[in-house]
Amino acid sequence: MKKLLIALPVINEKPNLEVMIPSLLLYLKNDGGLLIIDDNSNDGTLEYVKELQKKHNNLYYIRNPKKVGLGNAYKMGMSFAIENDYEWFQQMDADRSHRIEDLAEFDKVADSCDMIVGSRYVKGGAVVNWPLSRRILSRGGSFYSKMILWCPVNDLTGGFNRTKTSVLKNINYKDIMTTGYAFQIELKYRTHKKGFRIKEVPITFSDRMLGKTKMSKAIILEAIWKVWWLRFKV
Ligand SMILES: Nc1nc2c(ncn2[C@@H]2O[C@H](COP(=O)(O)OP(=O)(O)O)[C@@H](O)[C@H]2O)c(=O)[nH]1
Ligand SMILES: [Mg+2]
Repeated sequence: MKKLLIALPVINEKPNLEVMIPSLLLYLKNDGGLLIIDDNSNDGTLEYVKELQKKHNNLYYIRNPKKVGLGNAYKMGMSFAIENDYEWFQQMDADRSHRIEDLAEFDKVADSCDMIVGSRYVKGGAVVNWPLSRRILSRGGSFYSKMILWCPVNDLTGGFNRTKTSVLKNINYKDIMTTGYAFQIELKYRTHKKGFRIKEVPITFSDRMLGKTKMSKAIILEAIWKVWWLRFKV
């Protein structure tokens, strides 16, 4: 079994990928794989990744002919990790908001849990450069869902997480119904409900310097009302 698959969902993140992919390949050495799940970028991402693939046989690329959304992109990544026999599946934003050096925090606790949540809201965690509106939304959203779901995770909305593929199978990841931020909440809630061991490790999240956010009002609204749906249906 191979150790770790890191999956980066992207839409037009080429300038960020030019920094992230080489550093992630260094971090992984030959012990893991890196998968880019691209919803039809038109900024040269395809050509850039194809060129790098000539040199790195642990770099993989899935291209969707149209936007499938964040949750569906991650489900494709999860299926890939399971089919290719990886032990762990790592989610990470491709816009450099998640730091490669923080992956070491995940490595430290991997022997003692089934899911590792990169957390802005535990001791040692931090958010930098984010406008007040985004801070309130993120912190408030995590607190709101924690209260409604009684789920003992402080950073429920975060997207920097590592989960055992055996857990993904057990929680029937394909049945996850939500797609945006709520996808991150539902993944953690399902894992908690099944009694798996979740650990939060501190991370520093910083706002993107390049490119544009794909966040929308619809994604926020989904998270607000679907938390109730999760509470009673999952
Ligand atoms: N494949 C795919 N990637 C997405 C989608 N929406 C967001 N992403 C990626 O998910 C990551 C986080 O999205 P971002 O726009 O930075 O959201 P924010 O950090 O909440 O503002 C980035 O790497 C995006 O490129 C989507 O619909 N499909
Ligand atoms: Mg971002």
